[in-house]
Amino acid sequence: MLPAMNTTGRPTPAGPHRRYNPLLDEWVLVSPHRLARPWQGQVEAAHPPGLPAHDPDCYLCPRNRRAGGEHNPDYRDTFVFDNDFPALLPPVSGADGGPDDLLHAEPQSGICRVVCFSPRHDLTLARMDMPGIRKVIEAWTAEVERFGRRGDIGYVQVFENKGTAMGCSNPHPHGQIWGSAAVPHLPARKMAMQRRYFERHGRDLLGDYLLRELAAGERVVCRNEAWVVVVPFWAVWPFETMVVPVRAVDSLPALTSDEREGLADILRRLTVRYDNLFACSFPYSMGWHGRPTDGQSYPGCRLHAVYFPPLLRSADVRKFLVGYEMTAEPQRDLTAESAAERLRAQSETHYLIQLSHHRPE
Ligand code: H2U
Repeated sequence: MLPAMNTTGRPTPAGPHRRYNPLLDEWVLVSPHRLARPWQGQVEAAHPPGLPAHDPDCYLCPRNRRAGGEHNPDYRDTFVFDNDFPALLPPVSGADGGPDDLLHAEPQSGICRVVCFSPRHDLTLARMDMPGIRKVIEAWTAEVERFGRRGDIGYVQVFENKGTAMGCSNPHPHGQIWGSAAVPHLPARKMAMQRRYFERHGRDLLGDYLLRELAAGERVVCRNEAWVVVVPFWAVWPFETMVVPVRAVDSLPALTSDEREGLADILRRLTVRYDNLFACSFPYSMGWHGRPTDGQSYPGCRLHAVYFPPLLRSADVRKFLVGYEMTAEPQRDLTAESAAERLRAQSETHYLIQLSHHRPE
């Protein structure tokens, strides 16, 4: 087999090889020859039955009572509220353990919010219209701005956990926002790596990476004037993607109105492709990484979103990060290039809409 050329002009080995993630300073083992192995392991539950537009038992639907006792308003687009079971709490004064090289703990305070994307229980971002998705982007942005103004929140993590395969507790379309006093270690490492690259090269890491991906094209899934979706060269999850702005912008609030509109377009197109891939409501965890809100300078930081979907070969067979991956380093079979090719080949019309057009009268 001839080695494939990657964007560096250097060959990417055709057999087992490791790829470096310059954002996280981590490696992934790629074993393309292994995809043909048999699977007798776990199959995910069958697709959930059709959902009602309003579920009287859902704690996120309009007008319903939440687990904490409060009633949701009769909201019409997005609805954001304080998580009734927050993982982070406002600061309490108390003794900080002091330095200890072995048993080291420090306080972490913060605030957790829940964002309902739509009053419709049966929708997902992939099936929402552009104005609806735009409202979600505006809600994310407003929350990041609001957290940033407080002064006691150093970092805001916007994320969505979708599907039972990812441990999501409710099918009602929603995401979460956790603001914490200290910057969590994954975004902190990304900031450090981007700073290091900027200090060495005088340009931002993701901007340079984007130029390489656009020149090569083989890992680009879709794009518009303001955004590019790629399966990163170093992707760990089978159909992992990264959504990167074309302009060097460091946070959601720094996006222009046109860029937010472009983002609604690109998120719709990406999530529709995901659903179409295995004709299912595609599970994933996604999140935004942007400049921390701690007032420090973060040279070379470029905003981006990451999507980590667990599905591997069908709607029922998922990838587990176990064994070698828990003890040595992550490993994947499907190459990033093949994953991008398969996502590129998908229609941008949702399969449920295609089905409804083909249904006999
Ligand atoms: P997940 O599905 O990603 O777990 O998000 C749902 C969140 O909603 C979860 O963090 C919160 C849970 O604490 N929640 C409320 O705040 N109120 C409720 O009535 C139930 C769930």
